[in-house]
Formats: sequence, C-alpha cells, structure tokens
Amino acid sequence: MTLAIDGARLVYRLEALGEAGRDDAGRLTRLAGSDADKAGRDLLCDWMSAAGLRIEIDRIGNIHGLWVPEGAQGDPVVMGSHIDTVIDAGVYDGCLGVLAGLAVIEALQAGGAGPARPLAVVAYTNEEGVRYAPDMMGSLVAAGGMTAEEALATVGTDGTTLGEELARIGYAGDREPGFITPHAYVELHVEQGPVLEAEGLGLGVVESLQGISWQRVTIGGTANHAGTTPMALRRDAGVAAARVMCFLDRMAREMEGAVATVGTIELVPGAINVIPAAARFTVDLRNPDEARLTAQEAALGGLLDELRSEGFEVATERLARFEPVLFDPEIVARIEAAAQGRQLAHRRMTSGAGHDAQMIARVAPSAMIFVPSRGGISHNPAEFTAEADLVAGANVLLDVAWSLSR
Ligand code: HGY
Ligand code: MN
Ligand code: MN
Repeated sequence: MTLAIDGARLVYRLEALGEAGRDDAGRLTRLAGSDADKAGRDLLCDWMSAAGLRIEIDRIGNIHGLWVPEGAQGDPVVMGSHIDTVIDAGVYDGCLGVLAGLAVIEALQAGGAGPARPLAVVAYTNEEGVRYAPDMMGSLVAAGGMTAEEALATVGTDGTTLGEELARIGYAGDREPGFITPHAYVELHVEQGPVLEAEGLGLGVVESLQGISWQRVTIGGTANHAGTTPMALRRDAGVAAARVMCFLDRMAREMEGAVATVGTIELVPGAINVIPAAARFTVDLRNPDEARLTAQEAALGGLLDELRSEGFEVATERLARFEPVLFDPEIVARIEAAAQGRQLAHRRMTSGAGHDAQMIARVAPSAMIFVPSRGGISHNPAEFTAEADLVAGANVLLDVAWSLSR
C-alpha cells in the first residue's frame, strides 16, 4: 500500500496559516504569545479537531494533536515543529513540519492504516526566540532542559512575561511538559539554506545540527556633543559596537564553519547630534564544531576586554547556548531509505539553523528531513519551496512515521 498525503490540502493550509498573524503592514509576524500567535494556534487546533485528534496543551503552551487508533499502544511516534515566526517571515519555516505531520496522520486515517503505536503532531512554543530567549524554548522545556517555571517567567524584549501572554491568549495548558516521551521524533523543515537547490537535490537527510551561542552585549561610553567634542576625547559606544561587528564578521569569514550575526542593535539616546552613551546589541555565533564555537566566544570576549581597558563599560548577558547535535543514525537511515524508495535525489547534511529536533533529541531518537529553499532564502517573506518538493518531503515523513509506528 503506497500511502500519500493530500498535497493540495497541505499547500492550502500553509497559505491559510500564512495569513494568520499578519501585521497592519501585511507582514507575517507571529511572535510567541502574541495575538497573531493565538490566531495561528486557533486555526491549527481547528484542523487538528477536524481530524479527530485529541488535543493536549502543556504548561508552556506546546500543542499536541494525538491520534490513538484502536489497539495502538506505547509511546507515540511524534512529528512536529513550530508555528511561531520571526518578524516579516515566510510561510514555510516551522509551519511545514506541523502541517505535514497533520497531513501524515490524515493520510494514515484515510488509508485505513492501523499503526501499532499512537502518532502525534506537535507545535512547540517559541521556537524562534525573537520575543523571548532562548529559542527552541517549548521543546527545550519538553526535553527537560529548562523548567516550565523558568520559561514562563521569561521577560520578553517588550517587557511582557511569556506565562502571562500564554494565559492571555488562552494557551497556558495544564499538562506537564514532557508528559509524552516520543518513541521517535521526525521533523520536516525547509532547508533555509542554499545547498539542496545548488546541488539540484529535492531532499536533505539531516544527520546533525550546529552549535548556537546567543548573547546580549551592552557597551557604555559617554554621551557628548557631536559638534564640540574632539575625536580624541570621545568614548563613543556606537563606534565600539561597530568595531565588534566588523571583528565578528572578519573572524567568521576566516574560521572554518563559523557564522556570526549581529541582528539587533540599539544606540542610546539615539539622537543625531549626540555621541552614543550606550550600545545594546545581540550576537549570534554558530559552528558545527564545539571547540571552534568556544573559540569564537573566546575571541569575542578578548575584544570586549580590550574595550574595557580603553575605558568602556561592557556587560554581557547569555541568551542561549546549545552544543552541536548528532541525530539518531537509525532514524537517519530510515529517512534515507524512504527518499530512495520515492526516487528522490537526496544527500546527507547538517543543519545551519536551530530546530526543535535538537531539543527532542535529548529524550528520544530524532532526525530531520529538509526540502529545498529557493535561493536559500528564509526568515524573509521571499521564502519559497516548490509544491512538488513540499509534497515529496511530506510523503517521506509519511513513510518514516508509518515505518516507525508499525
Ligand atoms: O535561530 C534559529 O536558527 C531558529 O530559526 N530559531
Ligand atoms: Mn524553524
Ligand atoms: Mn526560523
């Protein structure tokens, strides 16, 4: 019996979910705990209910859709990802993995399949970490890497608290995070990078995921008059921040596997004719190799010490730190076999982006499936994956989940 997912319905739902949470500038910005997040969550729950799934929400707001057919026993096979987004996002990041998981369960139901195990599809809270750090927070709590209390108490970039926002939007669930231990976890996700497209491949078999280091840096200088203050007498926090940004960019270009990003920066007081008294910015460092990621952090620390010796105040705040992850070889092999079975051109690869799978891998055998991103673009409204690739990836997810649940 060759099962297949309903591709047209998957694409329709991706587009419909992509409309839930657009801001008044028409940008898709579904930050964790926001009204936009509620709109997406409500839509997903409607679809899960229509599929007859039992919906369970845990204290950190992770949404679980459970299918427990007659006779199915034991820990479920879990498929998942996230539906929260970055600012001005595309419609595929995270949403594909959740909606494909739902499509897989619906295909098994429609095909009269009788799995020996239950299956579940999960949307994890706050994977992006844009409003509340760290990222992958819901799955981190589910994997026991952070307590629910700590996560719920997290204060966001806008001064709100995650727990209060989840309660406000009606998704402060009552189940204990981790109430489900997956028998296995498989996540379908758009690659968000250029590799598959560049090599003309339709599918990525993801066997590892790089390490991530997030910090917030605050540099204190001295506000002064932009016109009257000689250059030699300045303590310009803005220039100090710019030196850090250029240093990180050069270091990442010279170090194997390294990437470095300063994605947010704020100058205080932020006036055209005032030398900045302070600069607050975030640093995102990544590397597949833990020793090199530690070296990147040490090099940043060395520069910050140099700035201190020049008279700047420098403070750092750790926002996230996750070591590189190797996924489960047996699940990886099943994904590879399913891709071969569907004659899909594929390759093994690592993930440059963080994903919920890297957290769930702490408690269950896990791996990921990638499909190509056009132009390697993501975290951008131009994010796009061709329908044929979306459906092929979802059918590989179906084959793997079905093989794991028999
Ligand atoms: O930051 C990441 O890699 C993920 O998109 N949260
Ligand atoms: Mn994602
Ligand atoms: Mn993302």
